Formats: sequence, C-alpha cells, structure tokens
Amino acid sequence: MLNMSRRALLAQGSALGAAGASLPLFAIGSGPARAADFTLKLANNSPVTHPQSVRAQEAAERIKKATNGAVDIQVFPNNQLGTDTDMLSQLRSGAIDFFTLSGLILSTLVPAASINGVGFAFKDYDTVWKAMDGALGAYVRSEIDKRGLTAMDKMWDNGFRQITSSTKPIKTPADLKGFKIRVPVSPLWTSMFTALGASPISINFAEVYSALQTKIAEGQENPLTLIQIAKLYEVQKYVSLTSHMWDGFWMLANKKSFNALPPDVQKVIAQELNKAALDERADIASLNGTVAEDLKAKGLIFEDVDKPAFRDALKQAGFYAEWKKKYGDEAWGILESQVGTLS
Ligand code: X2X
Repeated sequence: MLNMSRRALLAQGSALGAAGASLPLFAIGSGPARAADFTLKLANNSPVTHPQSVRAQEAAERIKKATNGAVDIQVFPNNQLGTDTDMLSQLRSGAIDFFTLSGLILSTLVPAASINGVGFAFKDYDTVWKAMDGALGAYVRSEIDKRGLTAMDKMWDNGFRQITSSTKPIKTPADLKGFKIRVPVSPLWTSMFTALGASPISINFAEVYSALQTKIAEGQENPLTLIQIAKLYEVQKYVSLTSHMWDGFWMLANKKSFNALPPDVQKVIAQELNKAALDERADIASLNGTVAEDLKAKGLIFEDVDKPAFRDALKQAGFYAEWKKKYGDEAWGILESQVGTLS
C-alpha cells in the first residue's frame, strides 16, 4: 500500500510542476538517505531460499538504493501472506502491490494465462523464452492488463514439471489410472490429469507438503528444483521425468497502485524486477545441472518415461481439441506459431 495518499502525491507533483516542469518527483540515486515515501509489499509462495525469493529481495534492495530510499519494497516469501488464492485476492484489492504467480493459477482470473501450460507444448527452454519474451508473452500480458493487473515484461522460471509419487512409480500413462495427484488450483491442471485418467485434487502450494505427508495425495508434480528446495523428497519416493509442461511465474502488480507511482519510479521498479527475472532464470538453469544427482542422493528413485506415450494419451482423450476451443483460434494460433502444430 502507498504511504502517501493519492492526493498528497498529486499535490507534490503539481508543486514540483510549478517549481520546474522537467524535474522528476524523485532525484533518483542522489542526495542523503531518508524515510521511504512508498512502502510496497511483494509476496510469493516460494521458499525463502528459492532463487525467486532471493532475486526478488535483491531487486528490492537495488530499487531502494536507486530511489535513494524513497521506495521500500518489503518481500514476503513462502506464503507468509496466505495461499496463492488468498494472495491473488489481496493483489486485486491492493493489499499487496506485487505478487509472483504461475500463469496457470492466474488463469482462474485471466483464462488465457494458462496457455503456456498446455501439455508437452514446449520442447526446450530456447522455445520457452522465445515465446514468452515474444508474441505469446505479449498476448498473455495484454489479457492480464484487461483484468486490472500489470505484468512485468520478463517471466520468472518455475520449470518443466515432473511427477512424483509416494506409493508406486509412474512409468506409463496407465499407471496414472486413479492416481491421487495433487495439482495447483487451475482448470488446465485438473483437465490434463483427468484426461490422463488420474484423480487430481486441487491444493494450494502452502498445503502440499502436509497433504503428501498425510497421504491426502499420493503424488504431485513440480520442477525438480522446487521438489528439492521445498524438501518434497522427504515425503515422496519416486520421480518420473515426464516434463509434461513448462510453468513460469508472472511478476504481477496491482495496476492502480502501480500507475499511481511516479513514472520514473515505475521505470526503476520494472527495470530491476525484469533484471531479477533474468538472474532467476540463470539460477534455475544452473541448478538444473545438479539437481537430479542431489535428489538421487536424497533417496528419490528416478524413472525415465516415454513422453510421447503421455502426449498421445492426452490427444486420444481430446485434450488438445478441447483447449484449442477454450483459448480460441487467435491464442492457439500464436501458441502454435511458437511451438509447432499441437493438434
Ligand atoms: O503450486 C505449485 O506447485 C507451484 C509452486 O509450482 C506453483 O506455484 C505453480
């Protein structure tokens, strides 16, 4: 929330305007330190040690320095402010100013935002970043904007998702039959695992560890880095390398609070959050090189699976036809222009 009322802000703006039209509201990066004029909240669902939380904290520090202390972004990682569902409401009401959320979960508000999660759409990271930094990302951001939120240009990496289980190894699509799998709260996730014959249960990330521990769910799916950082290996035994979708986080702002900030402040914040996103992508890329060995050492048993068999099962179930219809020809066309023909 802004410390300053909108009226005070406008008054300051017009006073400055009277003094000298070209002066920015803040002499960015110069002058003595002072109390923050804007105290803002940034929240996420990621553990404190996840690169997403670490890089967000660094961005907050750079922003504070660059605005000479005028902008103080307080970072609340690890669901400190509630579950993803709670935090999305708080972002919309303005109680939170910035929130990183998976596009798939955001789709409960912005249906198009789950499109990057279509099963087996992306073959590798080059294709992901070309699409999300290009035409597909631009399309989704314009849809987000229509719903009162602002998405920063650069998406943050979550990763390619893999299925874990505590009860049995998942080797073929048939092994998913009746499998009680936790999925995040998102129609695309439920639809995809239903199409694969599983019994998906929607649970926010804040409750995943305990749901697995108490066996409310037998399994879940997440990128290896998150499985490691959130210690899900403690309550899971097998991991199947399905890479069934790529998932990333949008850095979202409440559009009204963001637009109420002076333009030069908006610019610094966007620049530093986008830089942090690129740093976070590089962190995940580097962790991806070592995480499988680390998880094996922790006792997880790895299964290499025939990915096309899972993709065929989705196709047979009518998954691609259904979602093409839901997203519409324009969105589907942009997706296919980036990843090739899907259906
Ligand atoms: O909820 C999940 O599984 C997580 C952490 O990957 C997301 O934020 C989508």
